[in-house]
Amino acid sequence: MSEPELVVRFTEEDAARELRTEVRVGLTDSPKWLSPKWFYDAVGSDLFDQITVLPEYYQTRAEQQILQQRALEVAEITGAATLVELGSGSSEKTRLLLDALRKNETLERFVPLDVSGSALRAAVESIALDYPELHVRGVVDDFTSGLSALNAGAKRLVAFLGGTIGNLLPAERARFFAAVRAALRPGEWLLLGTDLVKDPDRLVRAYDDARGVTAEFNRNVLRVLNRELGADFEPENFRHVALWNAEHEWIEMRLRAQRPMRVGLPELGLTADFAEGEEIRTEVSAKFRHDRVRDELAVAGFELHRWWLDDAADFALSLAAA
Ligand code: AVJ
Repeated sequence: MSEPELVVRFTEEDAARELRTEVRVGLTDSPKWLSPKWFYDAVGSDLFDQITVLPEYYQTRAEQQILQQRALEVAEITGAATLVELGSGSSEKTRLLLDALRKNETLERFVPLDVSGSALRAAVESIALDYPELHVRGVVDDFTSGLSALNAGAKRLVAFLGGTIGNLLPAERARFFAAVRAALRPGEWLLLGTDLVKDPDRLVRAYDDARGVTAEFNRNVLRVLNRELGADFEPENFRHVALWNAEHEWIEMRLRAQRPMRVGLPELGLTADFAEGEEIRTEVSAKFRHDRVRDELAVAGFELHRWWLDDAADFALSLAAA
């Protein structure tokens, strides 16, 4: 077995600096906002894992089903030698792709990229153990800014799964697709997971589950700010809100102040005042239709080659050619 490598392009200090900058902007804006990437400390990552097995949250199972049915086709069509996975997290679904590419005998290299160094280290080690012939090179980076990891390897397939693309606002999404395309050569591929527009009640339930796991996941971002910035948010005084924005076709998560509050963020020299009922937008999770995916990819210079759905047609996996 060749030893797995781990390259750190985004350090804890980088993350801390970015958090401070963003919180300063987001909490002095009107309406207030925070970006969803701060959900994922150890507690938040664990809560997200719990979300993925909730009865209301169909996305993870749906994407898994598509990958089970289609991974071999992905391998045959792409003949990829390098699998790059953006936002790989624990890399569970990745194994379906790795197995298929290995069966196809084209796979040489796996490059998972994630902002969480700890999650990535664990994933890289377990993949390296199970795929001893594979060159594994983990890259700790923020996929929205750093795509330098893509420089490694030939015949690349870039996988961006889980519907995480939905967390980007339309302009960010356009920049992201363009940056991925610019990093690829003709004949290379993008595999993209997107959640689909559906009955708003089902969507809202997927983000406001009966057991309140998503509510805790949402409030956890306030605990992250308390710990990282010495803030004194009282998470229990914020109500979890999930709503369908029909105009933009996205789910929004918000945290609503249950009473007027003044929150101190001493490390930023900032106080944030909340009126009763005032909200912080903490996440946008866009839902897609076929034509929008095709068109946005086309604008970036990708051609949609395959569009696969799960049996319930809840989620789509797109294979696009650079
Ligand atoms: C990990 C971004 C795909 O948007 O559905 C789950 C995160 N937020 N429940 C999503 C999430 C609330 C999730 N993604």
